[in-house]
Amino acid sequence: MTNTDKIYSKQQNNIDEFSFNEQVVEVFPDMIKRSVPGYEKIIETIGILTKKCAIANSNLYDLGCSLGAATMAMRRGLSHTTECNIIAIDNSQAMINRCQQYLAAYKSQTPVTLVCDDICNIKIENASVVVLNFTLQFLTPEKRLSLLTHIYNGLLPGGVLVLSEKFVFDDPINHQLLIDLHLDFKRNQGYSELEISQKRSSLENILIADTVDEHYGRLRLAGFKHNNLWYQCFNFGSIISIKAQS
Ligand code: GEK
Repeated sequence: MTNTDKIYSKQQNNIDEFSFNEQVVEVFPDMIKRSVPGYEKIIETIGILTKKCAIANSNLYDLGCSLGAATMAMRRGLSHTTECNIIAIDNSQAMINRCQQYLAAYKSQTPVTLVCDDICNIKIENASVVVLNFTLQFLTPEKRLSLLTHIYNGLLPGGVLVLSEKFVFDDPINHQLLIDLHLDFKRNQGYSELEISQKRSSLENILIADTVDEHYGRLRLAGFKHNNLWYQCFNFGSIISIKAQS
């Protein structure tokens, strides 16, 4: 049973910058499902992709793991092998504490190392699957290329990166339509106009979205030659990038 997100349901005089604190942890599974169209499809696909792409004796990384939804999908995808390690990282101690409890509730042969740190400080090595599921957008833009380059260098040939993000669009007409469709999605999920507008203010300076082309350009600069948007719903989507075999 998860708690319903009511964080922005009452009028607030000052809206604090959004933070992944204990209050957010309490409602996070509900919040992310009702805010990110396609979230469950993307999580399910991370499991399927893991089954296909994980390489024996390699590491799998969940960068910005929150409560471990992608980690658990990867663990399910790895059920055929016990030879991989998952490293799940988040810089919110509140998220890591709750994630630890969630992971402990399900039996698995795959070891998971949970780390509370900035994903920019983590050494990526011997990796076959790296997941950045709605996390890169929270990094200041100048840190994004160096993280992707670090991921590219730490991936084994044939290894994959799953990069899911909120997008903006160059064409103002398309941009507005896709934003409006997302707002309708949130209304249909039961969020009020007040909740939608207060949440938007709280995220204004901390979630900086790029266009799909900006992502492709940055991924190429990082070294990835095979990049494809495999899923999109309104202004949210997910790219798979593959490190070439040679
Ligand atoms: C999921 N991937 O459920 N270092 C480490 N963690 C960070 C950093 C950073 N620099 N910046 C933000 N985070 C998850 C959902 S949520 C997306 C990811 C969202 C963490 C932050 O603490 C939060 O837990 C997560 O990235 C982003 O598949 O809420 O929209």
